[in-house]
Amino acid sequence: MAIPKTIQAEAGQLRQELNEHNYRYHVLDAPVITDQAYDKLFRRLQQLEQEYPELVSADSPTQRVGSEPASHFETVTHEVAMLSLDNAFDEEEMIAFDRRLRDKLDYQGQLAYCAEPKLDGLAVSLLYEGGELTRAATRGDGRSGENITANARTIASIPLRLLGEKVPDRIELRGEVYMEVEGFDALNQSQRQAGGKLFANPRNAAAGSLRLLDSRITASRPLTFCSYGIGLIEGVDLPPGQFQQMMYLREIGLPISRQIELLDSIDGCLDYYRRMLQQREQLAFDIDGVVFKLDDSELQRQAGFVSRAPRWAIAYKFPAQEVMTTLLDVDFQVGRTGALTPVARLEPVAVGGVMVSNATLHNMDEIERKDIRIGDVVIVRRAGDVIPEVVAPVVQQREGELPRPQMPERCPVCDSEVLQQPGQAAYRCMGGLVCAAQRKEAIKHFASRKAMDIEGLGDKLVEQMVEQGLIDSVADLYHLPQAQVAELPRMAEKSASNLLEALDQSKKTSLARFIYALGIREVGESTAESLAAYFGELEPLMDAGTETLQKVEDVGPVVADNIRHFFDQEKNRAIVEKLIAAGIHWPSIEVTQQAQTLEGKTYVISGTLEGLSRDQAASLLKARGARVSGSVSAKTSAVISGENPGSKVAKAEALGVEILDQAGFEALLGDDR
Ligand code: 9MJ
Repeated sequence: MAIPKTIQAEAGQLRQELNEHNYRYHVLDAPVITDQAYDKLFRRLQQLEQEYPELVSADSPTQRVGSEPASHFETVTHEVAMLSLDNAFDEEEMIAFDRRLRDKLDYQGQLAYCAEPKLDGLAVSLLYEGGELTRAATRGDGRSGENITANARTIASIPLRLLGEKVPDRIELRGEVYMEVEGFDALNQSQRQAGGKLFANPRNAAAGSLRLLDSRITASRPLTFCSYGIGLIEGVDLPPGQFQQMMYLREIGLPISRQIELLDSIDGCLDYYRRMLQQREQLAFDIDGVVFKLDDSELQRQAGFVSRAPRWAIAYKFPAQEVMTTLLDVDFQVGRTGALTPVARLEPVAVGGVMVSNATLHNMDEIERKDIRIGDVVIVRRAGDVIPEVVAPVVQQREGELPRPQMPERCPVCDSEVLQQPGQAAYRCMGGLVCAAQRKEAIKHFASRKAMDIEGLGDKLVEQMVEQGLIDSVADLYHLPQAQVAELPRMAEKSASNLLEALDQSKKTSLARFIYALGIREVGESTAESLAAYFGELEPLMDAGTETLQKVEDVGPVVADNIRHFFDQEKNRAIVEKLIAAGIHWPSIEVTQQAQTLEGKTYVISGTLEGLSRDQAASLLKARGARVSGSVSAKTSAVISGENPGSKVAKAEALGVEILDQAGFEALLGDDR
């Protein structure tokens, strides 16, 4: 069937527009249309191509969905060998690198370098012929790699066709395929849900995804590409410097690093390194250092190569965020609420620039899922300020049968029973305040900055005071004998009197801080604030029933039970009274108790409301005295219906129960929100 001219023209136009929007999105970081508008153009092209299959071309933006699985990857010989990079690990090595280059080139002045972050992914080469992507290959051993064209075509940031006036006849370029951290987390989340294998880090996830024989799966993986070099070019004269060459790549539609900079000297390089080290945690992707390339192409040529690496480039590595070490043992730490957390005792190792000998193992489920054994070589990760964690065991290095960590039956601190509560992952020590660990944690929490903010009362000091029997609970804090405090290790007259002064100062606080400081399970800062705002005073909170408590924003049945349970304990009431008697006080506040405008009414919520979770919507109703139910009956006052409501709305219709949309719901709440 002949394709009408107008259809051909429309398809051509759509393809060009879509390619330009891709370019604006992936390369320029400056999209000019919304995702929805893009999808609309995309679907129109898909529709035309479906009606007229002859319209489909290899460079059509619709052709990124992957194809039938291959049986193996063909081997590809790179036209120009793909190099590796020498490494530097400190400033001295960087300065030596620059000096060697200047000596070799017999160069007097300062050398200029092109700098970019070193992406932690997989090196690939892309071949474009006549502007069209014709081949993609992994680096392999540098001489030859695997033909991964079908997979590369599914990566949205790899253009299928180059753009603009200066497209070369042939170009073979190099770059990195990697995965951003957000995409990696989402991938692992869906792998976890599907019971699939988890990837240890974004690099492994990128490598695994790029080397799949089924490119349809690759298409579903959040891979990204960034160019960093040119292997071969025909039909265009390149500008004479690395930085300008990268700008040229961007001009013809290829993504390059957003952090690329041209620096005028080695000092500029050292400064760039420090800046990137600072920014590292804010970037959307993992980097393991920065790469510096001598900018001048002619000087690059003169400098030449040593074995497989250019003399004119270097990777200045960051301290590793992931290292391997041996898991010596697993201990269990008891938290404020009695929860036992497994902690890895490690052969000390430097990670991210500091020595680490302990790391979290999260919980028993995580240990089991990752199959971590005592004695394993494990990967430990420490990123930024986050607590170091054990990522995975290196199973290949396991020799023989190694023991699995076991949850102890009795608390390692107080020997009370350890139980797993039904429906909860955590195991808890049942000792309560008998348990010194729980007492210590409760006091640390009470003293912490966001609670009573007692300056100078650090974790170590709390531990000493509990161990020496100086304090049993937070109530004892305000009756500390100065002389005994002064006798504690590393304390003296002055520091003891400072501490007592700080304790005195802390007595002037706010009701919200005080409620938070009590350490009621699942009552965080924001819930404490809501409770303070609702009750205004301590006594009504202490005596409130669970129904009343649930009228407070963010308080559901579980938290209400926790609060009720806390104040039902005589011990806790005595502690609170003793604290108040010691002089803790706060300015009284105006209560934001809602007028009970919906007293006696019952509502059912169905579907999703804009800008509100279902729990939040329920809290708002309950705060006004209403009941919120899960099922519709003739007694239901109204059903609140959001987007995609379920069968409840149909049932309401059948029963003649009123149905409110989002606007109706908002009107019901009134404008005092
Ligand atoms: C990475 N991984 O980001 C090079 N690289 O240059 C950058 N790798 C490289 N350049 C020559 N930015 C060989 C490897």
